[in-house]
Formats: sequence, structure tokens, C-alpha cells
Amino acid sequence: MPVARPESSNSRVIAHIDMDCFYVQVEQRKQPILRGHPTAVVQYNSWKGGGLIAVSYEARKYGVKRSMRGDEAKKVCPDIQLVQVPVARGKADLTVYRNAGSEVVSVLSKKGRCERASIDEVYLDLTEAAETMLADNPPERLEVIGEEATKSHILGLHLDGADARDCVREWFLKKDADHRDKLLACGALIVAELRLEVLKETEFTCSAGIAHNKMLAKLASGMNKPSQQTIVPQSSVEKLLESLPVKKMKQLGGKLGTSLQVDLGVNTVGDLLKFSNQKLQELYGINTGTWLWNIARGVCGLEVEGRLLPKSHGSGKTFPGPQALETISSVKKWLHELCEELSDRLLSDLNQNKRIARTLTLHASAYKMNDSESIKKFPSKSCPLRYGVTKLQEDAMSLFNAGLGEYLGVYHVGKHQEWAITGLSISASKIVVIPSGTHSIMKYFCNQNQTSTQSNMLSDACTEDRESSDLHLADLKIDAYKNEAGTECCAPILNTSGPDAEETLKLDDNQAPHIYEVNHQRAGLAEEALLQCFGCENDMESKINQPKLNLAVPNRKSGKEKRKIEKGSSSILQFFSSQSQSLSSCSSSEHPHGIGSTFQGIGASVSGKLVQENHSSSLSGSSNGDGGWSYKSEEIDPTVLNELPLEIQEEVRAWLHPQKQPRRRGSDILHYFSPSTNK
Ligand code: TTP
Repeated sequence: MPVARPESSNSRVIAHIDMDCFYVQVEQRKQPILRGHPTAVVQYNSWKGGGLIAVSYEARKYGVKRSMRGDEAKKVCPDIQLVQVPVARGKADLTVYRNAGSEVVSVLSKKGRCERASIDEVYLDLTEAAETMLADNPPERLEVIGEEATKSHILGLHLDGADARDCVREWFLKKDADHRDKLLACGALIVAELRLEVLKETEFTCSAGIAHNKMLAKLASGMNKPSQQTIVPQSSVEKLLESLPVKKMKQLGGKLGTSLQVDLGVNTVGDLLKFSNQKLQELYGINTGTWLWNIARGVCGLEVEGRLLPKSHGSGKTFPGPQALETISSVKKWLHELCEELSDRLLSDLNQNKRIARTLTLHASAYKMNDSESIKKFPSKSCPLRYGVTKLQEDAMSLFNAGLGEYLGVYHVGKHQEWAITGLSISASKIVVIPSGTHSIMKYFCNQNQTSTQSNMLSDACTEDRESSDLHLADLKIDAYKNEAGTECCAPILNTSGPDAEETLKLDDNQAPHIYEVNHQRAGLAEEALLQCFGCENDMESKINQPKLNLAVPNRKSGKEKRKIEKGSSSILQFFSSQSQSLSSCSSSEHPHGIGSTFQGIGASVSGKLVQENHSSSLSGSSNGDGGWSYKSEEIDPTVLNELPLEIQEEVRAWLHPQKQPRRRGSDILHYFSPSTNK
């Protein structure tokens, strides 16, 4: 969760970079002949020419909009080139766009802390770079200001009929400028250079906003597009917000914005200044109230998170009109497709980035037959995530059934054709990096634990993916989308009957605090699951009071003190938890195999370690001899071994009693945990 900074320390330099009509640019790079032509990217579904999901600026001049279908676009712009989104597994495949986004991120991340906010958006914290520039080489000493920088838009800058570029140049070179403005000037010079570099390296143009916080930077980046940048000096903030319609703020596009308009008569963000913090808190709760009070003043304390990878993965599909799913078997079939895609992405994240996701969430949109009045939403459901297509599918199906039961009410479940599903999506979130040395047996235990506790863990999913939470039958039009919170997926979206509807898709990390609050609760839920994985399941109270479990921090005893497992009260889960923590204290270079570059590699490092330690009658080890740890094999309660699958039991016994139980060929733990066995 991003850390909020107090207002006083907020003289930071934050940039928000947004790629211009991103999907179109990706397609134009593939087919350069499309450059300069009115072009749109359409959803593969070719009904009425498919739904437009990205429109080039040339096509926008003709009035082509994202809400249109291909046929309609052709009517207003006969020359338009329609390019189809690649398709895989019967649905949009966004891989090419994701990869293109990563290329851009790798260029942008050179200059400061970089947060990948969505498939085509990035926040940069350039404070340090700007401070360094101001100290070493301030703009006022520059002889020339780069051309790209002189094309900047500076909010509140009076042109008085003078040439805009001259005024901008003057602003950059001003000696007696406010210190904060000088920092912004440095930031803007850096961003102009970075944008040129992105163009050179990737052939993509992007636009940027440069301000003192994320909220203002994001607002600014969309003000002048394509391929331009906008600076927000502190002195311009009040005026900017005074006239900014509430619905233009990303988080106020929905019900909250409507309530402000209808209930309070607040039409612009500046109108909120009329209300005290206390009043806003009374009306909307402490967090949302305070957040509203702050945004009215242009205050946003959210830090740029150092994150180059997405926060979650998702896969989804809409089933509009006659395509709506009306049987469990059709839902099952599509969940299988979605799970396959999600599984591929999870495994490639695991292989490439050594990350695992811990929470699976299912969202759906539905309507009830013979009940057109009903506006009840299909509840989103979450559970701990298990790897492997089959397990994912099983769990997704359980979540679906749980959601359907709640949606229909218990008495209606099972009755044929009382419902229809118009959108399905699954997402994997709570992604964490696997600590060096952590091994696949831990995953096994997580999975085991999840299986046993899963029925208890089904829970209402919260609104992490705001798009999904906002799903409404009538809104579902196209299913390739981007999630501002870092999820990259194709899933049902709410769309697009006008600019406001479009705005609601573009949520950012300056989310109203209540969303974070809910997410925090979810984090707790996942943490609980993890704690259960590690043998704490009988101690709910201590769980709640415990600090969060951090696998990366070893929990070794100091000196020669040995940890013991008490017979009867101990569990094999605790044993392996301790093992993991001890192992994780060793850097990968200390392991003969390190953390492998593949899924199997992770297991290999563990296998290597355990087998290596297997030569004594106790399991013991210390990579550096400082306060080693050990377990006497006789201290391990033999009954808990019986909880394990046979092949694992055998192998664990072989570790404990190497002479008695030689390892059986072909049944090693590595094989057991390989993805193919998981499927
Ligand atoms: P946006 O950044 O919203 O739009 P854009 O990049 O196409 O255009 P702009 O220059 O105005 O920023 O979305 C980025 C990509 O995400 C877009 O190219 C296609 C995809 N997308 C969808 O697939 N569906 C949607 O509803 C939205 C909003 C975006």
C-alpha cells in the first residue's frame, strides 16, 4: 500500500507519463503503412465491425469514438483502417501490448523511481534527479532549453500575446523563480528528454504531466495530447481545481461524484472548499471525507511505488446479447479458457520475476431471466490462489457457484435458465516476490492448506479492480481493457456512452481512501491464509496480533540455541516453515543451485539443500556458522508425516533417516511440484 506523506514535505517532482492512443501505436509500429492514417483497434468480435477500443488522433478528428462499433466508425470516417486485436483462446490477447508497455517502462525507469500504473501509464518520482540538476546544473544557467521542453504547457503562465515558446523559455530560465517551480522546471527538462528517448527507442509517442504530486501529474498528462507535456506550478493549482468538473476526477466519475453533485451541489472540485473536513467526514466517512477535503486543495500524499511489474493479472470476457452464458457447463468451459490464460501468465511471472500470486478473485455480471427489474449485482468472490490450470478452474468454479448462490438466493439455485452471465473475469492478486531460497514444498503446504480451508475462505471480493466492481449489464460492451491499478487484463469493462463513462475506466492509484482500506482488509485475509499455511491455524488470536509474516526475514535463534519441535503439539507445517525461513536467510549464491531461473529451478535449490543436509541424523545447517539451527529427527512427531501424500512422506522419511529410506528414483519432490504434475 502506498505510503502517504504529510503535505508539508510535498515539494516533490512527480511525472505521469501516458502513452498516446497506445494500442493504435503498437499496431502502427507493426504496420508502418498505417502511420498518419485514421486508424482504430477493434475487439475481435466482428458484430457490426467490432467494438473500438483505441482510436488514433487522426480518426478522432472525424468524430470517431471508442464507444463506436466498426461499422459506425466507417460511416463517419470512410477511410478509417480497422485493425483487430490479436485473438487467443477465443478472446482478446493483449500480450503484444503488454510487452510494448514493458519496453517503454524500461526506458522511463532510468531516471527515478518508477511505478507502472497500467498497461500504458507510468508514474515517476523525479525529485532526486531534479534536486541534483538544480544543484549542479540549474536551468537558469543553461544557454539553450531543448526544443521539446519549450513546447511544454505551463498552467497559469500568462502569454499576453507573446510567443508561447518564448514565454516558456523565460519561465525555465527565471532566476528568481520559486524553489518549487525551479524543481518542476528541472523535472520538465528531464521528462522532455525521456519522452524523446522513448520515441527513439520504441517509436512510441507519449504525453506527460509534471507536478508536485501524483494526482496533479495525472490530471495534467491528459490535458495536452498527443506527444506534449504539461507542468502544474503550485500557484496554478487553486485555479485549476476551481473550474475542474468533479466528474473529471477519476475517482469521482461514479456514485461519489453524483452524490457530490446531487446532494451537495458540488460541481467543480473547487466547490468542495466550502465544506469543512468535519462535515465531509460526517457525510462520507473519515477516510473519504478527508480525501475529498485534501483533493479540493490539490493535496495528495501518495508515494510513487517502485514497481515495474503489474500488481495483479486478470483474464476476462464479455458475452453480450445472445452470447450470454445460460448453463453451468458453458460457464465452466469459459472459466477453463480464462484459467488457462491466467495460469500461463502466472507461470511466466513466476519464471521471469520469481513472483507468486496469493489471491484469486472471480467477478461476473449477470441478469435474471423474468426479472428485468432486478438490479442486484453478481457478488465478486475471492479465495487463496492455487497454481495449475485444474486447481484454478476448480476454485474459480467454486467461487462462481458461491457467487451465483448469493446472487439468486438459495431457493433459486439449480433452477435451469433463471440466470444469464454477460461477463466473466478472474484475477490473481496479492503478488509477492519469492524470497531467495524458498522452495516449492512451501507452495505445496500452501496449496494443501488452501484446499482444506478453502470453503471457509470464500469471501466477498473487494473493489480492487474498480472496473469490475462497477460492472453493470448495460455497460458491458468490450472486453479488452486496462486496469489503472496495475492489472493488465482483458475483462469486462464498463463503457462508454460518453466522456464521463470513459473517464470512469481510468482509475488511478490516487483512489479514494476507502478503497485502500478495503484492500488492506483483503491483505489481512491473504495474510491469514498464509499464516495458516505455516501451521498457525489453531491460533487465530495470536495471528491477529502478530506482525505480518515476512518470509524474507529469517527467524533464526541466536547463538547456539536450538529450536525444538515439541511432540504432539508441533506440526510438519511449522517444521517446514522454519526450514524455509532458515533457508531464506542464505543468499542464492550460498546455495549450490541458487534460485533457479525456472519453476523447477526453485525446487532444485531446495532439493539440493535438503539432500545435502541429509547426511546427519538430525536436520541441521548453518550457512555461516553463526547460531546454527537444527532439528533432531526423533523430535518430529511421526504422525504428522501421515498427513502428507505417500510419495512426499517417503521422501521426507528419507531425509530424516537416510540409511533406512534411500531415495526412490523417479519420485522426487521436484517432480511432484513441477507444473505439469500440478495440472
Ligand atoms: P487509454 O490510455 O485510455 O487511451 P489511449 O491510449 O488509447 O488514448 P489516449 O491518447 O487518449 O490516452 O487506454 C490505453 C489503451 O488501453 C488503449 O489504447 C486501449 C486499451 N483500452 C481498452 O482496451 N478499453 C478501454 O475501455 C480503454 C479505456 C482502454
